[in-house]
Amino acid sequence: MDIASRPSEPAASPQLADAAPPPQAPPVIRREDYLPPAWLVPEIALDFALGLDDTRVRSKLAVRRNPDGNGSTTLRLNGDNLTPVSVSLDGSAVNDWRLDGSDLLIDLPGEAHEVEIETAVNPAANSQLMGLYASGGMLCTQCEAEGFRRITFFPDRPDVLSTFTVRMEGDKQTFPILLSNGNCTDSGDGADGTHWAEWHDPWPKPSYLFALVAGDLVANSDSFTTMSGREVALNIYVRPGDEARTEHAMASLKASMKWDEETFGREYDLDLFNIVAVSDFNMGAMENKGLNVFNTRYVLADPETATDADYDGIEGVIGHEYFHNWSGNRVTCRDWFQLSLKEGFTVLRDQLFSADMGSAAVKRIEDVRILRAAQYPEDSGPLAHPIRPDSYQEISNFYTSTVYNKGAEVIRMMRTMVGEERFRAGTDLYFERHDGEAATCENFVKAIEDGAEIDLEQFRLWYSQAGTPQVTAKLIHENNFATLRLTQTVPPTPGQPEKQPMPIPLKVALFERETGKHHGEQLIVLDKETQDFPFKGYLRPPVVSLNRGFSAPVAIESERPDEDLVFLAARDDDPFARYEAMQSLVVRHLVKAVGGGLEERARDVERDAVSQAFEAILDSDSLEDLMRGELMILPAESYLAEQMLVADPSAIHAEREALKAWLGEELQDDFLDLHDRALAVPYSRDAEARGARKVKSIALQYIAAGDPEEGATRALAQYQAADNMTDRQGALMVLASLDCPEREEALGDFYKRYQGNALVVDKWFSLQTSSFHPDVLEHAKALANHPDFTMNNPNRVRALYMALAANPHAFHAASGEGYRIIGDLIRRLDPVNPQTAARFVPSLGRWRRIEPGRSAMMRAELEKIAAVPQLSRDVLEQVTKSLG
Ligand code: B3K
Ligand code: ZN
Repeated sequence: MDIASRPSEPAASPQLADAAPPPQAPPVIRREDYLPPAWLVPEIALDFALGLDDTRVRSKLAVRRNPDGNGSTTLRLNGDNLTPVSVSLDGSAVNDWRLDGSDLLIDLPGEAHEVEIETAVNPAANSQLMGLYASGGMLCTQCEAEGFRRITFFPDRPDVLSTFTVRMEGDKQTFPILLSNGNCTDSGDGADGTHWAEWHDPWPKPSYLFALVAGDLVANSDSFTTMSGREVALNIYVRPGDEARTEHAMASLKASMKWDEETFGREYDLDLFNIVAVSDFNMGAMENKGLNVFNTRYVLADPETATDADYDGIEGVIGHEYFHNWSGNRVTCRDWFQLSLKEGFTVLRDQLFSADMGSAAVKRIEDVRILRAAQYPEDSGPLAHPIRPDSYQEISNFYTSTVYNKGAEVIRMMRTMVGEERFRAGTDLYFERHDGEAATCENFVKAIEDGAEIDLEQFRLWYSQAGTPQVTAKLIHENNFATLRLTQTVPPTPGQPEKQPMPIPLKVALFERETGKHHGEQLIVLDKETQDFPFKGYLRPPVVSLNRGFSAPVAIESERPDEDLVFLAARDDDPFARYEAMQSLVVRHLVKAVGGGLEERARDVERDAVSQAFEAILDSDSLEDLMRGELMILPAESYLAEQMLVADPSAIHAEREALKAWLGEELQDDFLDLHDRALAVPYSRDAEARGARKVKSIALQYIAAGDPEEGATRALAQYQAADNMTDRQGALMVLASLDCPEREEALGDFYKRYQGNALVVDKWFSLQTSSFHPDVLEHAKALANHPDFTMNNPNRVRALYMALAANPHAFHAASGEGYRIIGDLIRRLDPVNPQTAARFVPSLGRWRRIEPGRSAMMRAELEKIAAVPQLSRDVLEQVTKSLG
């Protein structure tokens, strides 16, 4: 009998709710179909006989019927690409198990049983980097979201929590270090040059948090004493030779542990915390319990090889993974639709941490820049989804900026509405109520509602509605009343044609023109379609500063005159609002210029306004350089494209470059002075020196835009004098876009200098494919044939191709060659690493928002991908939805 269609047979995981699909249509998994597991696995004992190309896994499961399940007698164990070598039940070999697709099913007569299964896997052949795989001679795992099923058969869903005991044995020379979750309970030597170790994790966890690492590694070791006095041993494991580059990661880890105690009252709960850095990794890092696995990119740093941005990235990701120990591990997700429960919350926690470690103002601007560059396009495109999606075909496709970054913004709004203290009462209640559980987003909202004492009924719409709300602001001035009239619309998104108004918390201040002062910031909450907010006591219309601190993730359209924006850019006391005024001024000008709506005279008037605002920023003594640098960055081309219904990428590029050149010429002396001043500041990691490095390379960009020869000379000099990667990369970035002999000289030198250092060679690749050089596509093609290029390393693939896909000048080349390069990459990468391949689809998926000529070519590329037989579920879902 067809097992899957038997009425008594529950889908043990929501992933399996649908019948076998036709080859080109992966089943749709729906949130509303969630069923609790029929069987629980309170304990699992794993025994690994390790080998790079042959690892044997014996898994012993103590299973017991779930009283909250549907009573099915069939145990469904998920598998992916696995063949069982043997299966036994309660100590005796059995043959009456069966496979349903990739899953293994066993009928169980009683309430509790012991199931033992042996599987064999080949880590060296695992190019997907999911499950157990080999990376540079070591073995490591990645199990989130559904990688554990590639190691052994198991109910691979986050609401099945088990206590793990792990034994592993392998060749002592190949695998001198043997690690898993929790604590090492025993170890010893075996026969024939082998050794073994046993690990036990006392905290029950879902299978996605399992980890194993075996290889030739050395540790930077330290310790941390927790607030209750627990001494925790800390180790950061890297390849021999890389130890010296782990100091910043270690400092970041200790700072994270302390910060989480102080800010959220969360204490670490094991005696050991291990981090391992691996060079082949699909994403940034993974929060496995007690054994975080990291992309080397987020561990290794020294001034010679890492930029200031790399240092910040390490601090943020180390914090993020550490914070997951509570928001993710101690309280995990019921199902993958709840991903934002752990990811949105943990992103907010890492944002707050980084803000506390450095400049809060700059960090907030960076957060918003990321949201606008990555999430806004998601929200306005064919792949738009709410932060708690309703359905998916491949869960890996939902590790998105929407779930992560918008998820963080949604939780931040709750915090803004109730204030820090009440928010903390809410999160305390959440952790207390759900510790040890697999929870839902609803559980989180309810805990904040109860703990912080706020009604979040309408606010829940932020979890279910996709799309970036558009808020229109109008100031009406009568007698001595200034009335702010706000209107919101939430645009339709795929599957959600109608939307309801949501509560939008907006921080606002009204400046008097005469004094340049305001009477204090207020929080208003727009929760209807249109609402008037009156402010008394303004004889003249005030200058409105709205959405201060980016209190809500919305797009604001207002009719404020340019002079108001110049006013705010020069003197708003909210740093984000100041940045925003500057951005709005430039965006407004460029959108008009791109649309051809500007006569020459009007263009000059507008450019003067921009220049005036720039001058105020360059001259201001009260600004720190880190902030000055932020204010000098022009809005990204992708963000400009977002402002238009249908965008012409060449026109956007040309106008943005023209403005840069104009500012470079107009304010040349200021930029030269700034560059000279910054060059004189010696290297250190303090805020002043980091600020100097930031404005140094930005000033250089404007100098080169206004006078390419002067730019090339200065850039080469900066490159050659550099004693750190920030300056060197900043100079090389400028040179990479120029058509001049200095370019070849510096690029050649850079490669020779850092050949063999994978992370720096990645920079060398991406500097060239993110450049504005006229031959950028030729360069990209040549780099694809470079001996250092490989499809098997996601960092290298991203360095070459993600940089290109994110570079509108290259990607949107009028010939369509950029689209062909990315389309071809997706087709070739899919059989190797589908998860990484699928990440490239959204760039082509934007075709509806691009002018017709290019749009047709983008669509054609998607169709070519869709025609490939046996596409992965990952790519197929993204391509089908993008073609829509
Ligand atoms: N939780 C992991 C992400 C896993 C992605 C799997 N495709 C890293 C993080 O967000 O911390
Ligand atoms: Zn995370």
